Amino acid sequence: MEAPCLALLLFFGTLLVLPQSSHGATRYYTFNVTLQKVTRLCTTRAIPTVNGKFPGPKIVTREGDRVVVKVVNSVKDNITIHWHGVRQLRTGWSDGPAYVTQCPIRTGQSYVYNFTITGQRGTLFWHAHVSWMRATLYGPIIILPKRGVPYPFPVKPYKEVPIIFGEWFNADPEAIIAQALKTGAGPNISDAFTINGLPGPLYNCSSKDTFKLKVLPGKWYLLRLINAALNDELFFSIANHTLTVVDVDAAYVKPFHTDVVLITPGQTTNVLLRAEPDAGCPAATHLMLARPYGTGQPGTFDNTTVAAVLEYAPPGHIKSLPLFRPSLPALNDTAFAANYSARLRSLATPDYPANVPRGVDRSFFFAVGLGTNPCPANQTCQGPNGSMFTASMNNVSFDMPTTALLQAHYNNIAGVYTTDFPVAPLEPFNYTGTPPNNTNVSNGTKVVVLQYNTSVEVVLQDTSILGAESHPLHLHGFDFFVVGQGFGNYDSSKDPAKFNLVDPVQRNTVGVPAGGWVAIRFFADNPGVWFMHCHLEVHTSWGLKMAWVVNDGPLPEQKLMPPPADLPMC
Ligand SMILES: *[C@@H]1O[C@H](CO)[C@@H](O)[C@H](O)[C@H]1NC(C)=O
Ligand SMILES: *[C@@H]1O[C@H](CO)[C@@H](O)[C@H](O)[C@H]1NC(C)=O
Ligand SMILES: *[C@@H]1O[C@H](CO)[C@@H](O)[C@H](O)[C@H]1NC(C)=O
Ligand SMILES: *[C@@H]1O[C@H](CO)[C@@H](O)[C@H](O)[C@H]1NC(C)=O
Ligand SMILES: *[C@@H]1O[C@H](CO)[C@@H](O)[C@H](O)[C@H]1NC(C)=O
Ligand SMILES: *[C@@H]1O[C@H](CO)[C@@H](O)[C@H](O)[C@H]1NC(C)=O
Ligand SMILES: *[C@@H]1O[C@H](CO)[C@@H](O)[C@H](O)[C@H]1NC(C)=O
Ligand SMILES: *[C@@H]1O[C@H](CO)[C@@H](O)[C@H](O)[C@H]1NC(C)=O
Ligand SMILES: *[C@@H]1O[C@H](CO)[C@@H](O)[C@H](O)[C@H]1NC(C)=O
Ligand SMILES: *[C@@H]1O[C@H](CO)[C@@H](O)[C@H](O)[C@H]1NC(C)=O
Ligand SMILES: *[C@@H]1O[C@H](CO)[C@@H](O)[C@H](O)[C@H]1NC(C)=O
Ligand SMILES: *[C@@H]1O[C@H](CO)[C@@H](O)[C@H](O)[C@H]1NC(C)=O
Ligand SMILES: [Cu+2]
Repeated sequence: MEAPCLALLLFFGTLLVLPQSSHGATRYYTFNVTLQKVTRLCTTRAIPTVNGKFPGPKIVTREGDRVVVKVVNSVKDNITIHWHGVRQLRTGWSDGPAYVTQCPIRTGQSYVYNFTITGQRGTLFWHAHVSWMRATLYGPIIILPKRGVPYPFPVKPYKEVPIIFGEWFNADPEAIIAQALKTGAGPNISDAFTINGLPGPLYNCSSKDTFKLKVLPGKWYLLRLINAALNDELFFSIANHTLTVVDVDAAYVKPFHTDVVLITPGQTTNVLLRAEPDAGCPAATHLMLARPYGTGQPGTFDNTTVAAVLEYAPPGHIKSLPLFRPSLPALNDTAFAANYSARLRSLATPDYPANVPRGVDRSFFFAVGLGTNPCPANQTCQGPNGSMFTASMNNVSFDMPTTALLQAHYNNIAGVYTTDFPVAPLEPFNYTGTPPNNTNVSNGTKVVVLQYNTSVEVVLQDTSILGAESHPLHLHGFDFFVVGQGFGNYDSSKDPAKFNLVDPVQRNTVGVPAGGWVAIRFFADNPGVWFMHCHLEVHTSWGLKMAWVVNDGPLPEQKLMPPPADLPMC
């Protein structure tokens, strides 16, 4: 029983190759966006891909490197690419959200994104940032530590493996969101979740499309988890294996053990996995499963389960092996979500300090949730009570401009946005109690203007309008610290006393608890225009988004760079 495992270990033991580069290198990539025929669940679609790959190519870089990506648009749709979580210090022109930092790259055009990776290490990802194009246009960004700097982990990983979650639609996602915005109904849900592009054996007509991770007994693996799904937070677990969380959103955390990881769209999580010295020998097959943490009404989200396989067996023996399945929390296990989030802490060591704003210059209270728009005259709508679904922050549903906000800001173009985004709801109510009778929202292209280096606190408060729901809020251009969270209405007289200003987790996307609130802080030390939005794409489409305008500071290195010559025009 022992012998085959030992043989395997010796055979694979020499295959470790980690990417190498010098510090401060420039990494060049070309992303040609083209259609590629892909078949999943017995359905063939010509999907937009980068360089024909699905999921898209990995960007492998080191902290301190420059990344230069020439994106060529060879499809009929407008394209932009966002480097999700990359700080883009002074390079807002390379951030990517359409009509926020740039106009789209049109068919036949190209644009060069050019930025450095500063003070970040771990996993991020890139994805399209216009309409629902990111459904198929996404891929990992691997950020290795500076050359010669080790990971601060208790063990050295033998191998590193990206695990990227996605969502597969048998229909064209662009047609799905267009239809929903027209009828006012919730959009059709996806047909499967995927792991590295593959739905796995629990779906019909899919067992050949299964991601398999072959492991060697006793070795440590670093799994780089990325949730690139459009609309679903996910629980993830591997049968018979405990995971050690070491990094989220490209910032190290105090390691902790868990059987289940919760990851929202827009978040990344690095976990260490030890291939058991014995459990896998003799060969056994362990399923890795992911399925939603879903707080919406049943039927409004895909509640299926994606499976991949962790296998110790030599190839060819799989059918006869015992198969173990992990158990996952219930779809609506909000208590699990709260406990899991509370365990995340910054490493906060001298090498990796947590630079938490202790004082607050400007504080904001944003109520986030759904709402309704009346049905246009002479039309029938399929939203709540014949209305249209919408979503808002402080009751403002964001209208996308037709000129990019950053261009308007930089060139002082009037009339593109207004600077009156409310610092708190104009009509306060019991956010987690009985919703107001009138659930209609207002709209506008409203921003908040911040002076350079302002210390900002934002309390994000979920509302129960059309149901309390968890909203993964993503901030561009910054990492923030999650200093507090709770259920019910935030109480500004009691809750701040419980804030963690010592080692709060640092990240770029946080789940606003269903029926609760979360408090974040950051220094506005990056001049530009920075989008903040729900990373459930359906909510963003409905207007759950706003933008911060951060003015230049007085010093040269505190100013936004000039726009590149090839910046696309609207
Ligand atoms: C992009 O891909 C298309 C389709 O394969 C090809 O025709 C075109 O030449 C490519 N463009 C570049 C710049 O590589
Ligand atoms: C990227 O930006 C840097 C800094 O502005 C500049 O020196 C360099 O020429 C740019 N590279 C490309 C390929 O545009
Ligand atoms: C959405 O689902 C409905 C009901 O199954 C179907 O009739 C409609 O064609 C779908 N829409 C799209 C864009 O696929
Ligand atoms: C798979 O196919 C079977 C038989 O056609 C059907 O009964 C079942 O509902 C399908 N399951 C899923 C998840 O589509
Ligand atoms: C693996 O997990 C399964 C189900 O979670 C359990 O029944 C089984 O006993 C476990 N096996 C080992 C070796 O731990
Ligand atoms: C899963 O979703 C389907 C429809 O999409 C619904 O009929 C079913 O009740 C849901 N299951 C659970 C456990 O919510
Ligand atoms: C979770 O879902 C179950 C089954 O649908 C339901 O009985 C329970 O009330 C739900 N719990 C919460 C907190 O919504
Ligand atoms: C709605 O329909 C009525 C009757 O057909 C027509 O008189 C009216 O102009 C229409 N209104 C709009 C806004 O289209
Ligand atoms: C809000 O409503 C909830 C549910 O009805 C209630 O328990 C709570 O006391 C209310 N909170 C406030 C501040 O009124
Ligand atoms: C809201 O609607 C309920 C039920 O229709 C009604 O009893 C109540 O008076 C309304 N409240 C307000 C403030 O209009
Ligand atoms: C925004 O609100 C105005 C009325 O204030 C309305 O006419 C317009 O249709 C709304 N726009 C959107 C995109 O909802
Ligand atoms: C693509 O973007 C341009 C510039 O904003 C816009 O004029 C055009 O309508 C867009 N095309 C599509 C198909 O959305
Ligand atoms: Cu949301």
